[in-house]
Amino acid sequence: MSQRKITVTAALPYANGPVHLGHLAGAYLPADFYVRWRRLRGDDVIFICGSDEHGVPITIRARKEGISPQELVDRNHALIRDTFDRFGISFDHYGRTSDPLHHETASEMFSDLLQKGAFTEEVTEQFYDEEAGQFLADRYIIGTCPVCANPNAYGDQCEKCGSTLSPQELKEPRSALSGNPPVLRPTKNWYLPLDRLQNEFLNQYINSRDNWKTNVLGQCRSWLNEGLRPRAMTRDLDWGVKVPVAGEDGKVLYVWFEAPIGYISITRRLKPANWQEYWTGDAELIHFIGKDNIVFHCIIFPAMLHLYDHGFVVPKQVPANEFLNLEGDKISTSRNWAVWLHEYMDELPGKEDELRYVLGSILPETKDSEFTWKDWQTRINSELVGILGNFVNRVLVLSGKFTDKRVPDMPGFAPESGSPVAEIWKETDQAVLAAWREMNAHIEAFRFRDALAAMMQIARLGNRFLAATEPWKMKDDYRTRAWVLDRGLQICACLQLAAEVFLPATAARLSDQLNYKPDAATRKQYWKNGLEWPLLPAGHELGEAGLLFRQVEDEVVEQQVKKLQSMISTHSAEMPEETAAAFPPALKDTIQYDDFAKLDIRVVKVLTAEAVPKADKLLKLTLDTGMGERTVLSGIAQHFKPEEVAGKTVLWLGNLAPRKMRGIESEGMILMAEDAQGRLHFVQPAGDAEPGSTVS
Ligand code: B3M
Ligand code: ZN
Repeated sequence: MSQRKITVTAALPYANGPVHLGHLAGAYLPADFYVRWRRLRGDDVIFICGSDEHGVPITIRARKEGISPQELVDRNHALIRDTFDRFGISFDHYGRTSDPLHHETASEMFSDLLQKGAFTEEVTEQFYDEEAGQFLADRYIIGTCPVCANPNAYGDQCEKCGSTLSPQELKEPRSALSGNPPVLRPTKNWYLPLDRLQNEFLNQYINSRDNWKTNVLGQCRSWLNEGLRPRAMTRDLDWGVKVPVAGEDGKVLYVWFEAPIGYISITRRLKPANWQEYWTGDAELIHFIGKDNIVFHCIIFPAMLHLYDHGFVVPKQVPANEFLNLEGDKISTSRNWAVWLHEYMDELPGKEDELRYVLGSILPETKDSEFTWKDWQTRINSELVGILGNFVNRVLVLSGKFTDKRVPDMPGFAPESGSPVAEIWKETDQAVLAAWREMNAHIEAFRFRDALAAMMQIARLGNRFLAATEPWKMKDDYRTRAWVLDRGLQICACLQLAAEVFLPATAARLSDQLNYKPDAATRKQYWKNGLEWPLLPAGHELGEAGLLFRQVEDEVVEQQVKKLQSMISTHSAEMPEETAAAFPPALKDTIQYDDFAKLDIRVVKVLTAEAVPKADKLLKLTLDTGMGERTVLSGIAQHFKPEEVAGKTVLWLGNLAPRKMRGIESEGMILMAEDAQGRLHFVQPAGDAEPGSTVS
């Protein structure tokens, strides 16, 4: 009989922007721990992910940047894929929903369901922009909030008072595309009858999930208690998977209908010959997601698979996490209150495992948790450096000194039973084996924080063992000293095995330092049946000792906190906004002339403009200010090529406090005008004003 297949998925990230630490802590990091562990146990597991490239946020973002949705998703797909790769998230395949194979898979499933009569058809009145010639998604309708009178509320939500709205509730609605008042037009869409499916399938399905996490079950039950309603599975939109029905142009599949099918289409890409085996029979399906995706994975997708009725398995586990907060506040991409993973890796190269460890230790598994840079530093310095790194280094350095860089070979030797050394080892031995078993059990139950703590506990036990036996003081008793170091080395090897789940780069370094390369059968044995000493055979030659981790200095923390605080107030062109701004925006609060008089705005000429390496939004400009040259970093790289900027006479805010980005000091800022489409325009004096001319 062939081995049971395991399909592990992590939520498909929206390709409307890069990923941040909240995404990692929500889904990708725990999923990666879990998958690495199952691989080590010899399971036949695949790890599936990819970019979610459809949906309204993507069209809005693309419009704002003045590029096509395809250009936007191409750029973000490459960035997200490469970032995950550099961070060591070990997907077996990272696909994308713009893949024709995905379109085909999603269309097939929709057509099949349609043919079975699984959908209901409904005609409803939706807002339509006659000038733009298209129906308007809720986000594309702007009007006055019925609750707080904010003139720029969206059709689904007022960002000022937080009310959830429907477009019909807005007063004086207008289209974000043309600015015109939209008209209501009838349109047909297909609905998934979740109300019917609740009784037919979902109540029973959810109620039998007794080993699901309480946060997940809680959310599912509250959806069911409220009573499910039919939900539209198609939209009047032109970006997405076309509705496969003749004569129904201008309609696409609802992004939450087709995106989960992405898990299937990406499996097809990975395993063209036998992908079905990972989705049918006794296959296990496990979805790692954040809490905002629970209803889609636990209710809608299982309902779809149930109706589809092609023998597909439904999710066995959905170990969803809660949210990660950042420095005392919610992570917000529109306010740029986030730590972006690609920036972390550019700025802190070689510290991937440090981030894996810290995030792994604070995963929001049962409730929201918080990342702070100070805590990041503390955990690195006191745990990774102070406990794990310190233990391994001490054992290896002492072995270099006292055991000829080898695992001692002393057949038959053991310290006298009942002696302090023998007793201390007895306790340590039991505690290490117990910690290993617990670590294993925690991973199996999706408790990765506890599992990581158990790994650190093994290093702590090793340290205590050394401190209690003090082998460096055993001058005359060189055999007992060697025996103690042998035990220390075995614990190091055990840490190497554990690090393969959580800290892949560290595991590789440990493997080199110990010269320990266990084969697949050995690993499988230890992970399935428990450890068995010795891991390193007598006489085994060790590698070179080295530092596993380095102390993080206070300046690094200060820099990161400062950056976070400065980014939040930076030029709007540098901020990823996922919503179309209302246009024109309302006037800001009134200021006095004195406030204005503080601004020193000058005419300058751009002498040179160049791209800034690894900063896809920034151009570095040198300016002739009439009083010498100045350097400015401007967040306009996605709007202009360097050669379009050089030579321009523009306006410059000269007395803005300098700010360092990417190691370059930016002196002041160039003024730009932003239009309804989010395009930028230079603000230029008419005629030929000299550089240095003042503006007031
Ligand atoms: N793209 C939403 C999100 O990133 C969505 C997940 C799709 S999983 C099929 O939160
Ligand atoms: Zn409001």
